[in-house]
Amino acid sequence: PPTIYLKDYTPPAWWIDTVDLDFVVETGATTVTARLALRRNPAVAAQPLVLDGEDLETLGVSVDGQPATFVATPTSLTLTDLPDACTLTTVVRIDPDKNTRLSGLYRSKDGYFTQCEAQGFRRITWFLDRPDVMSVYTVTLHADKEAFPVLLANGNPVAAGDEADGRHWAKWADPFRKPAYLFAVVAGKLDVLRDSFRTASGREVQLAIYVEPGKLDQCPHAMAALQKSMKWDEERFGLECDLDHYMIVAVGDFNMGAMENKGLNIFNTKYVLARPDVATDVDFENIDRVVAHEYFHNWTGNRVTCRDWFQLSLKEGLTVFRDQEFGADLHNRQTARIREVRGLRAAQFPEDAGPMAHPIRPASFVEINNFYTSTVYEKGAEVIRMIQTLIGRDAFRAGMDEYFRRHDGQAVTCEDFVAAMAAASGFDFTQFMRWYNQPGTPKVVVDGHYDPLERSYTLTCTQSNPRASDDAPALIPIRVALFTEADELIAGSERTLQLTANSQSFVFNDIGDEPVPSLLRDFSAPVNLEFDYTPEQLTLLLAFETDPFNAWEAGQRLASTLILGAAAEIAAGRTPQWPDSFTAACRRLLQTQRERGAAFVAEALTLPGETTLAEQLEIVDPDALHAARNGLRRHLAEQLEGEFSGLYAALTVKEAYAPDSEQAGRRALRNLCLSYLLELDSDALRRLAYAQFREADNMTDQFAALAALANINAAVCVQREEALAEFYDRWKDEALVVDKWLQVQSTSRRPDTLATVKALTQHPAFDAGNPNKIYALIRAFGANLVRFHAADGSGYAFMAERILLLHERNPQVASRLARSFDRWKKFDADRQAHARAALEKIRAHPGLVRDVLEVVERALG
Ligand code: HT7
Ligand code: ZN
Repeated sequence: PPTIYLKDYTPPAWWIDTVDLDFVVETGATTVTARLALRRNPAVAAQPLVLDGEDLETLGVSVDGQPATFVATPTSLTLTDLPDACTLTTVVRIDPDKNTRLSGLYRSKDGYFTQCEAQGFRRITWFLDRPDVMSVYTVTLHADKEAFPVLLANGNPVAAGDEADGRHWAKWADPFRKPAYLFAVVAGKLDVLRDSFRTASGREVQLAIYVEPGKLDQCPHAMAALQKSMKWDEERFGLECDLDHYMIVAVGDFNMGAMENKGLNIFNTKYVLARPDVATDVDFENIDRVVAHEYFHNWTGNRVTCRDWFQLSLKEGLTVFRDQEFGADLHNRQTARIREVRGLRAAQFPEDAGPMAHPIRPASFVEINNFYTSTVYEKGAEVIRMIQTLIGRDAFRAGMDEYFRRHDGQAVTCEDFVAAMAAASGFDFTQFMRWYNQPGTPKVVVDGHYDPLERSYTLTCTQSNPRASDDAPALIPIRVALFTEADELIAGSERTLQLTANSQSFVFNDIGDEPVPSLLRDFSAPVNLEFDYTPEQLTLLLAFETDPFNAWEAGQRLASTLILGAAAEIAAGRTPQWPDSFTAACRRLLQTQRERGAAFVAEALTLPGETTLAEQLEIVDPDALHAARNGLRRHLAEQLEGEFSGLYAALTVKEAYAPDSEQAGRRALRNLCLSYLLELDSDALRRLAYAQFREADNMTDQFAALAALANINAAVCVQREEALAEFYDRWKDEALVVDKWLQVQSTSRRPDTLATVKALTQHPAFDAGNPNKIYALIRAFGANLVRFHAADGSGYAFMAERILLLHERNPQVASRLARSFDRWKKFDADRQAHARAALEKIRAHPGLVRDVLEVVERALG
């Protein structure tokens, strides 16, 4: 398949000013008539009109009402000798009932839905399916009235009526110009929750959330999240909703999380539906974030969109940054930042070190769907955050204002965004642009030197990035503060260093004694920072650093060193020893949970994940790493059993359930105590977990107990078996809860996990066409480091088999499964041989879809 390059971008030869679409939805086929008002782009040399299409059956093509001559291939429709302006009418037949890719128009249980980003609109009609072609749309839908009473499209309802044979129609008009990827229609049988929002300038926006019949009681949280997002964007960025109608439609079959179609968002049910008994605290918070994310796209993505798909991070990095800030304001800023970095290290750092590494603005791709990545989204958000750190919050806000002043209604590039920031702040971003163009996580090695005679302290920072194409330095903002050995922050020592050279020294004057530096506070840049800390210094920072992120970071450094050391001991056949100082530091954390906050303490006592730890090793022995991490957990459980039991009892939430950060923090710490206690695996503790499972009045506590039991590795554990069986029995009709049931088994530590996963693929709970089920059972197994990377290669063979079963049915989801192999070269020779065999088997498969081929070729590369 061809590679597409950013450097080859050329503007479109034609504009499409207006689009009038007519959908006749019938069982077995939908007929789409499109009337496009075409105009040559005078800025480009005259060229034929070449429209994109995929899986379309063409029934007619006419120009200005006359049948036209055209040349069609399966993916293009070419018309030559057109007048400079004309109306092109095409009629196509599509078959959404057979569209298993979930791109374009497709069938799900309750009706027909669309997904057009990135290139799904071409699966609906012939079009210039590129984001720099923006048009005004009107849409008419016709369908059976009883089966599909709800007919929706972007914009405002214009007219509706009945037709013969029990059918009806509805017409919608969207006043805003938009690229085709933001187009959406829905025809379904759905319930609706309605509300409204009054904007700062006094306009009333009608809000509606459409869901599967019977699920209205799971919508209020999403509605409240939408209203809070609208208010927050007015207050923080002065951005008001421009629409009269803002609709969210939830669908159970969806490849990703949600989609920001103009005025008609389509969401995975996972990010809409919530009720305390079926959704966890984390689910509630994710809904807040995703609802906000899609709403924020209305300005960052829709009003100002991307010139081409290489600029994806222009809208995604910026919008993730905005939803992170919203989440931090709504919940708990400290733990939000910790979780962001934990996620970045678990997913983006490995991506940036592996075969799919790419800059936040890739220079080329084979399949754009493969580039909706943690790098474009999460690292992209870190890059935006660095801009704010460098110029300050007020200048950042002025830069946003300038961006909209310059580019409202346009399709633009990342340079345009940064230029607006530069204009508003006067900051020179020339060197900073490297973040957009280079892959890899920079390493920054810091050395501290204290000169008692000069009373000065010098930090020397040296950066490197072996994944970059050259040795030129990046501009890295490093927030620092200095602490005395007596645990006090040295007044005036808080600074943001700008590392601009490969190696650079920064001097702090008037420092009385050798200080302890706290580096990269609040994670001010997405880098790996090394400093030769002593355990005592880290223990001090964990206890006294006033920046909660870096306090947490100190604990993670301590734990990583211990676990990696223990893994080496275990691999060499020795028993690891654990220092008392770490246990004492953990005890102090538990004792100070009131002052430091339960949510923070829960984060601080969560050991770094195996995937994150693995990145710090040349060659990973997953069994030794797993044994080491669990060994430390067990050691802490043994040493701190009294504290864990005491807090478990003390932290019971007595008020009625609310998914607020205070209660959620207490539940998180209490459930962490339970999970540590279960490392001791006594019958009494099994009964304690089972009792929590049975008695919980909310999913957070019920699921935490189930997860702790699911890890128990005993041939017989009645409580485990019963909890799993009861959970399924109780929740089998709640699809999202069934996903949890699948995932808790696919992520279990138990050695028989692969056998369980295989058996579950045959269970009625599994649906091999539903992305949520595939992610919960198969992809989650691929992230289970110790079980997926089993020494006999069984995990790899299983994954290869599932990818080949899925690739034609749903290329995007199959390709996401293929990413499980990304880090195969970090394992020993035997494992590598098994992984290579699995990858080669996939690559050799006749007719392999290009989505998977790109990932597998890069992995084998
Ligand atoms: N902008 C949305 C991306 C998206 C998507 C992309 C490819 C295939 C399916 C998809 N569904 C949604 C999501 C977002 O970032 O808001
Ligand atoms: Zn987005």
